[in-house]
Amino acid sequence: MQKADIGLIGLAVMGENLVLNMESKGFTVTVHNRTPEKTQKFAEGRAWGKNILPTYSLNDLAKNLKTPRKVMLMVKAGEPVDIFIEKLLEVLEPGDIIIDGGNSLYSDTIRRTKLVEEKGLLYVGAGVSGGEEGALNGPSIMPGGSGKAWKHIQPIFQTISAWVDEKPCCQWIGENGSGHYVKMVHNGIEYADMQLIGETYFLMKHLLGFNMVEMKDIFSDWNSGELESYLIEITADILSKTDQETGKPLLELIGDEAGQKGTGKWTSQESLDLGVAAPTIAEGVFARIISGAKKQREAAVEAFPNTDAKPSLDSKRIVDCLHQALFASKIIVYAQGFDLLRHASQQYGWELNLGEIASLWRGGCIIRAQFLQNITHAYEANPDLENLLLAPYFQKILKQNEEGWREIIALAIKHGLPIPALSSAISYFDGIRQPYLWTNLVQAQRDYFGAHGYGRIDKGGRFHTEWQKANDVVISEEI
Ligand code: NBP
Repeated sequence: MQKADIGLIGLAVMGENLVLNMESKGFTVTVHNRTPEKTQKFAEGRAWGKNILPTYSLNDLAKNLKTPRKVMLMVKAGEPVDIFIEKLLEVLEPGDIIIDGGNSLYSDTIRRTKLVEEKGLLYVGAGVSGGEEGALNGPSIMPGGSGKAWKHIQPIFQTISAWVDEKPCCQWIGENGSGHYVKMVHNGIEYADMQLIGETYFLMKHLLGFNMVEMKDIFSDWNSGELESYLIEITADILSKTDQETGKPLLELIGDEAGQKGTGKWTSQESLDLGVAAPTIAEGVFARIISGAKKQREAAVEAFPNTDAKPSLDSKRIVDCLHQALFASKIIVYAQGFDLLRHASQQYGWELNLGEIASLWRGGCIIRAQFLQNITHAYEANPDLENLLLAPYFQKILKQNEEGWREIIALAIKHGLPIPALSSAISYFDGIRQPYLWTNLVQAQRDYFGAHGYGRIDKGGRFHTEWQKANDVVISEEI
């Protein structure tokens, strides 16, 4: 019997499509799933007549594979991954490779890499982005873990990934959990990007009273310019979809409570842990949380009803301002995400290549966008760039878009329309460019009630003041 090039466990949306992608590129794949009926259904359905070998035990899966064996897990993140690793360690041999392609938490991947390497096998945590369609036709893949595994998996992964400008959207990221970390930040950026587009649509609807067709035309138009991206493209598609049953625009019938699976929350938690400001990404998460607080929202709608006064600005100007605000805010989100990656690279010793990471996201993944090549260029020109905003190209873009960005934010706030991500992005921008912040007062307050001490701008050292001393006597001392 022909031996398989790779095994894949987990025949849900992602797993099935990745298997079909691999097979279509000439690889033989052996497959397995916890629930055997799903393996059978796949074998008799989409996999029928293809070089796909179904198995109903992990022993058989291992027997089917060329050595070193490569087994990819596409199962629900968390305990299922640990369960399968434990079982695979019983049937695999030293030198074999276990790959986790799910959305695992990077710290789990660090732990699992250590565990698997201690048994003499190799481990890879690979972020895979692109959803169902990407898995089938070419995802963006971010593998990290045991470096020795790369040469074995590279031919398969780079063949099945998306390609842009004749380059694969899959490169080795670095050690242990780095691949899953980069995928986590990708998802954090995705949360914020979706939130920004959502707010822009919301402002179009409420400030301009545009119908779905008018809004669809604007997003389609934007998709042929600087904002060209998968998320803008699908937004135009969504706006043009009619519900078969009622004949109404489908979007009008969709409930507004947003779900989440955790990667945006992890990115925000990680930014707090590393002390990196990524407030716009966090706003993407908080906005979904607020959307789900239906009871509170219903009570507040009654307590504080919104007036729906239309602004006096002409609609062409508002659309221009919205474009400027969306583009500028998007740059801020990427600046926050890449700042987090830069700090994580130092903290965990990963030596991440930030320019290359931006190029991996140019195809196959959900946040794919034309402007990512400018991020690659920025880091190629200066790998030690402190913040993406400081790259000459992004300085220029922010200056060009600043006026409309401010105008739309002022308008939205005046009209009581929520814009958590757009306003957080401009606050980040304004905060980072202030020469002297209000935090001198915060430091004074901390010293007043907690004797935490403060630095001075006119001399070196650390000082504490006894703020309530009689006769205004101030005692400053180096502490
Ligand atoms: P799911 O995340 O829905 O997982 C389904 C698979 O996990 C099935 O094979 C299922 O087996 C298996 N599984 C579950 Br659920 N509980 C298990 C357990 N206790 N023990 C063993 N196996 C278990 O599938 P998916 O949406 O295809 O995603 C797969 C991975 O890829 C996830 O980590 C996901 O976060 C990630 N991802 C998803 C997308 C996407 O767009 N969906 C995109 C990128 C990454 P069963 O058939 O026996 O129930």
